[in-house]
Amino acid sequence: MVGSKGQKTKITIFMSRKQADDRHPLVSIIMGSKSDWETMQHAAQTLSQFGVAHECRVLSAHRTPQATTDYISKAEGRGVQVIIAAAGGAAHLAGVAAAHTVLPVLGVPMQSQALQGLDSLLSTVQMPAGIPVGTLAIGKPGVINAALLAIAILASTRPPLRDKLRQYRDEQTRKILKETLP
Ligand code: RP5
Repeated sequence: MVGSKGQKTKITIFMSRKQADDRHPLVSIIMGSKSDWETMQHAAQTLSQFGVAHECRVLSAHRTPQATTDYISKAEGRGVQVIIAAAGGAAHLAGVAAAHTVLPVLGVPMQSQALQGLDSLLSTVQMPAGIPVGTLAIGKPGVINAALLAIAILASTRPPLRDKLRQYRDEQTRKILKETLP
């Protein structure tokens, strides 16, 4: 930038973490097929509920291998801090993602038609030692928990987010304690 007297001035902009967080997605949600979205939308909804910026993409380990590699390799540089990867069947998307980043990768096995998600679960969870994938439950419960776990990871350095997580738990406690049986 040129200053009022014509000299060149270097401007450094300091952003608070909140301002920085508002600018870019902190969580990336990827899934092997658009057919996974009906289930995966619950991750996006949960993150929105907590005000966590996120982005969602369809990327396949076997149908778009190069695009998947490129996207994951650049995620950390773009400010993404957690990746949620969902796939069904021979579900290697989370493992492939973990191979290309040191960001935490949370894998969600999608319910498959042939084996109801048992194939997806075993494909996602059985990573050999060295490249971890934190694997959640099959289907919607795992999807929601993946989002909550991503939030918990982010909350370790964001006290307001931690407060929201506590409120979320408190609401569940209140709900259960109010239950009555016939
Ligand atoms: C996986 O195959 C996807 O993650 C999806 O769960 C499953 C079926 O994909 P489509 O045949 O519906 O595209 O790669």
